[in-house]
Amino acid sequence: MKIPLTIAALLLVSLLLQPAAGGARTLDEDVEIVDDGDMASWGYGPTSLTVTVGTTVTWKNAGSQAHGVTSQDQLFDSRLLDAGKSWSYTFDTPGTYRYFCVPHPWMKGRIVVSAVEEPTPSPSPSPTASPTPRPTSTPTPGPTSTPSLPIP
Ligand SMILES: [Cu+2]
Repeated sequence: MKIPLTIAALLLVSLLLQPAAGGARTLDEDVEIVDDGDMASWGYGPTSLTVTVGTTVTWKNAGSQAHGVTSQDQLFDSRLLDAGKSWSYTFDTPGTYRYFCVPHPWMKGRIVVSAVEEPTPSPSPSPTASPTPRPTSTPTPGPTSTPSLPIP
């Protein structure tokens, strides 16, 4: 069966558009605290965030009320953040961290901290050999031949 060229081209393009595995990671993530509309829909966006160890998560209160970020295990507590205020916390230990908003306890979120895979050792730079200077050879003058004049 012959695949039409256009389909083959589309397949190729979709393959090329695949996200590269193990791409660059950022060490900073943001979570927005929102309180639009119905109180029941207030919460954190994203509700669940997966980060790697060492990531600093910044919560920004994008709502109009004062909200907080309080660990259910009392590991961290932002206290009340007024509208527009931000608070950051760096996660140094793998695990799942659940948190909520003290004045609105139905507002819940979760940070999942995963361990960083062993970094691949970067190749140590090979010692650069200093170039040995070439011996400068003084050009040996070629034998100067005295032109032999024809003897009359
Ligand atoms: Cu709240």
